[in-house]
Amino acid sequence: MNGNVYKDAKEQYAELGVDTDKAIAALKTVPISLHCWQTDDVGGFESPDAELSGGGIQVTGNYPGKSRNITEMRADLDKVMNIVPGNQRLSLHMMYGEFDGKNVGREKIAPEHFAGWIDWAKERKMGLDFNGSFFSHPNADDGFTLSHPDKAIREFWIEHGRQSRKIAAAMGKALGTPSIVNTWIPDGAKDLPVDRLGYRVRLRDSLDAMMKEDFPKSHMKDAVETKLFGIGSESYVVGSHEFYMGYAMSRDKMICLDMGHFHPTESIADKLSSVYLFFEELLLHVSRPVRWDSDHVVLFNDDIADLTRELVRCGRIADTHIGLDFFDATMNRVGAYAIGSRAVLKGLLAAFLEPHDKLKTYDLEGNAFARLALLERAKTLPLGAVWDRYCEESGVVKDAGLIDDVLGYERDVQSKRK
Ligand code: RNT
Ligand code: ZN
Repeated sequence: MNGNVYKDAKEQYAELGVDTDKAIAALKTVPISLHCWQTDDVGGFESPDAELSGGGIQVTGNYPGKSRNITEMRADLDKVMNIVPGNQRLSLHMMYGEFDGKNVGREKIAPEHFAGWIDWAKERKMGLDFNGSFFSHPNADDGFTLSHPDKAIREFWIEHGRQSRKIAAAMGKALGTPSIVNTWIPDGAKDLPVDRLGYRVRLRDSLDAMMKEDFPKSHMKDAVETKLFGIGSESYVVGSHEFYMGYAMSRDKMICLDMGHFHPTESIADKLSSVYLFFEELLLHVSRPVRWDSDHVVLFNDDIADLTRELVRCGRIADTHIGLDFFDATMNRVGAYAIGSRAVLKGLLAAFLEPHDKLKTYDLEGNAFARLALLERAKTLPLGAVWDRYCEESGVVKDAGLIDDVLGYERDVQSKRK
């Protein structure tokens, strides 16, 4: 890049008391956890005769080139890490173990099925996060898993959850960085349940049973993901926001806030300063809902800018686990990752570049006009020049080269998967 472009940007920010080099340095320390499931539309690699079923999650689109096995998935993830600056972790789902074509029951998936992933992550010096897969299975077809009225079905999923925590603990131990285990279940009802309480009592008790075993926090940490509604659970979600806030707080767990799991006009940015007061750590699922929990590719839009600003303003980035959660099968999937992860990083960079001290002074003085005027001014500062500089320093493609880069991979690799 023309050195003057960055120099000029640096000066413009300096006028407001912001050091762009420091902002870049701060950004470098924030890891993003890539969700493995955008590579294959949340399909997983269970054996062909495993009993798969459609319930719980929905992906639309059939763009060619999705990864069909773990080798292809790893190639795609390597490509993603090659075009996203900074450090990444990888968030795996239970259904992505190495099962060698065997039909391993969901309740029997064990650390050995992830030994290859642990080696893979070790080679790349990266951490792994984890998720039980409580969907796409006949035992989830009724729309209930851990809160199911049938004890046998609950027991099945409790066992699955226990195993997910064991696997995560093995990952964290081997890799020297705790694995965050996120528990999301689809449990809910399309129409009006009468015994709302009963399902929630069962969910509480199932979670207690599932999380009974203690692991060192240096190996694994639990998070529980709240939700308001879903397709097929429009009227009632057992694991609602209030349910999991109470559960997590009383059991010393994290909550997971997914950007698609609230009312469409509700912003999770505003929740952070409350949550951080009462929780030591937090897991985020960064997503983009379009009218519903549609998991569109994340963009650098107002929602992301608001969220990342709050993260930085609260000074709690180090306590926040930033995970991605979107899946779009209508476009190049590696490209989707690149756009989404780079959008989050851009948001963080913009937040680190905010003239925070000046804004806070206006805030405290009650100078609403000056506060707003400076916020407006900050919007047109040369963020792009600093972002380009960061990409350059990190040795990854700049936005200007992204399309050719991804389409090159599509031509050379993905288009051959027929
Ligand atoms: C679903 C939740 C959950 C899933 C992943 C695949 O509404 O957001 O996090 O997207 O576990
Ligand atoms: Zn989520």
